[in-house]
Amino acid sequence: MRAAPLAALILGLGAGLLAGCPAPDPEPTPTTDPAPTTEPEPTTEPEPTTDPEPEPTTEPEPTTEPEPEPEPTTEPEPTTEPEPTTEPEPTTEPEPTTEPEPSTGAVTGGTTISGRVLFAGTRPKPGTKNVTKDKAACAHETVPDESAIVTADGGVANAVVYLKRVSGGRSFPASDAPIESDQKDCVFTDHVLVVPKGRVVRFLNSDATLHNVKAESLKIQFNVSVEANASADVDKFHHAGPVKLACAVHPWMDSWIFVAEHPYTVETAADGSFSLADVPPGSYRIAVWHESLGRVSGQKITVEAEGMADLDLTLK
Ligand SMILES: [Cu+2]
Repeated sequence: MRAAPLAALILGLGAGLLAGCPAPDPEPTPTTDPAPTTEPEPTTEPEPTTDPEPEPTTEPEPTTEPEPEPEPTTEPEPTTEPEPTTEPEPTTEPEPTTEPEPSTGAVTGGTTISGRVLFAGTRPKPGTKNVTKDKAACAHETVPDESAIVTADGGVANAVVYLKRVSGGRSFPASDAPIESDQKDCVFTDHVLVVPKGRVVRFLNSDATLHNVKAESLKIQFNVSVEANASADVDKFHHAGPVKLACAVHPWMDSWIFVAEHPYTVETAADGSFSLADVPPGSYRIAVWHESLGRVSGQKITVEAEGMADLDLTLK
């Protein structure tokens, strides 16, 4: 481990970063699992062999790393939700499967990467969606449109920031407890929810009316009813990346689950801020997913031991 107390942050403006218009993104389409050409390690088990101290800054950058990025171009915009039964789905599920699992155990000399996700374009106007049925149970005439929430100074809520190349570091704590997510007043209370890969999600219904949760992504499909004031467990989250959820009963209801390969995956706060703690020294690419405002497909970052790294990420 390294004693150098300073933290250095080197931003590389690599070819993949700031993928302004996502369409020309040179990433291979993830419809087939990208074969990790440079990282042959299996993704489904913790790597006990991986020393929590990965390669220092001399680590070569894989030039052909398959992109696990979600393809923003194919995702339907949820601002005006079409019929729930025919809802378009993100047709290309991102697969952050090229990342080796972080090993278990403590991180020595870890660094915290923090910053904000920003939107450089015109700030979207806060919108609402009409409640068109079950108004008594739903308790409102309209619900907020959460598909593009940007603060006055450009901070982006409901984005997910994650590292794409992780060697060592923390792993998710072992747990079989379901992660709960509620439907209340005819809104998914978690508009974006990060779920560790493999965990069960318990969909609650706090309303006095029937709800439903369905997903129709490439890798994850399910359709469950959630009775009034009851819950339903779903064990389908075994593929990393975003999954759009909808309620087949109420067409305005939608939300996202982002299935995370490792704990270096966080949702932004309401002001767009994020913090990734205990990142082992090394070189990474940091990515941002947002359902409608753009992506950061992989901005290079090198962190050294025991420090802080500040980094703002701008969606394009
Ligand atoms: Cu519903």
